Amino acid sequence: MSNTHSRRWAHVGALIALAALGAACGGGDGAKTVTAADYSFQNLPKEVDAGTELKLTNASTKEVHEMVVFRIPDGERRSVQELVNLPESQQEAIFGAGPPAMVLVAPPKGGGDVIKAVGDGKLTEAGRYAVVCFIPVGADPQAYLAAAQGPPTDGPPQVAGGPPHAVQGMYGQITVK
Ligand SMILES: [Cu+2]
Repeated sequence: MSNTHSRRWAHVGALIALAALGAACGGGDGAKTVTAADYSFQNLPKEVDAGTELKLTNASTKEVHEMVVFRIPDGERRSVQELVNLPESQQEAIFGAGPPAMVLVAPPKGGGDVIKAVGDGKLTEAGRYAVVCFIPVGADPQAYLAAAQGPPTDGPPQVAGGPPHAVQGMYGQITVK
């Protein structure tokens, strides 16, 4: 998967200037629902207890969105925004070192159920996590969902489209305690 991510992150690093983090505190216990929009994560909790279930809902009627969650290595102090702006060779250590901790894929509103492509929706290891959507702008939702549900491959689904949604600001951070 590392090569695929490198190529995508090269775009991100080259193009992201500023991005609004859709971060907000959730309240109460139980599952936290994150809303995917064009192109941001909304209601992303800043901090959750280990084992809290994270759910994804898609507010868009046209774009499929995903929540790819990587644990940021201990000792890494830079912000997610800084990390996505790193040169490709340095991003590899963060985003290419292993599989994501979690991937949820949400079809456009009314287009079906969320797919748990990686993990069970719970982050169990304490630490800081980057939350990123890599889906290309304008990708065909059906093509992407078919690829995401297909046999395991060496990386994320490859479908046609523009730059990843992360370039439009679709990324954020969650801390698990
Ligand atoms: Cu997206």
